[in-house]
Amino acid sequence: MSRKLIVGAAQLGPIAREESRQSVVARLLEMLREAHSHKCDVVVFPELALTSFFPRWFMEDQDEIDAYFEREMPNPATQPLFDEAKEKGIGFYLGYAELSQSDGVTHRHNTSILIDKSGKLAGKYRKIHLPGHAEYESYRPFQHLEKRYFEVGDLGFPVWRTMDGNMGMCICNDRRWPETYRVMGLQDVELVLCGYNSPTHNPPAPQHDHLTSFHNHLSMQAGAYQNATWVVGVAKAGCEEGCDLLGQSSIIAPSGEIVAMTTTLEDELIVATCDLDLCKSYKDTWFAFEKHRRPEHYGLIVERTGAIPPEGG
Ligand code: CDV
Repeated sequence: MSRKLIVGAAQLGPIAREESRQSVVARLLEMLREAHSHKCDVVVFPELALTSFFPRWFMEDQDEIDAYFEREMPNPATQPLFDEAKEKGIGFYLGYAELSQSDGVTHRHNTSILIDKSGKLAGKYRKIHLPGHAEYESYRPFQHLEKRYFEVGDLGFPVWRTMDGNMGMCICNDRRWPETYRVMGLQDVELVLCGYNSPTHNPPAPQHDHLTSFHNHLSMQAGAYQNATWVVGVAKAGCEEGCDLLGQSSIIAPSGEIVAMTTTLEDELIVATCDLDLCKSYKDTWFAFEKHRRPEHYGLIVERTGAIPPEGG
């Protein structure tokens, strides 16, 4: 049986601070319909895809902050997306700010969900590598307050067996970390889905700004090749409320090659046929972990929570 999945990467252009959820969902629906015309099985939308990237603003009023969060998913604003995707038989990845309650405590996470082709929730991921800072920093032309508004994700990096493949998710800054891919690679991942909002200017290290695009692709291409997996990275792009965001959303093969990339900074869909069996030719040869990987010789016992030096070390 063919394990070729037609994947759409649905890049978003800027979302204005005042733009309503309904208006954004109408944009997502337009790309979903275009994806359907290309026979897509699954569509990937960006990180925090329902609002402007609000961590760029310092806010103290909790009601103002919470207005950017979703208390349930789907909700009345997003229901049309869920309904139409189900009706068309398309799975999707959606990033949003999640407000949840457990044992009477409120939690806020930068979250993504994977909905399968029948409209069922296949997986949920909460961002682990939260970049930025928690307090106002006056030297910055814009803030990056993810550490203020979100808790670190508590769901790990699981891999879900869904839509005929092994699927994993991560969000934006996660894609720069080798362990993101490796934890999923050790679970035999075949398709990693990632949405991002990446400013082209990084105030703490402007000397790296000219490498923004290179580092974006370097991380994802290396993650794909070294773990024998497809990677789909999808931007919110363009000049959003005065902040320039990187585009270059890409679909990357297990060879590390980019097979499709956006060319604008606007709403733009790219499509590629991802043969999940291509992963096997790398997983069975160069990266046959059981034959060649030797963690017991690395000089460290690496656990999910960090590195423990060997006894006497
Ligand atoms: N949304 C992000 O996680 N953005 C970071 C920025 C702060 C550099 C990124 O890694 O792209």
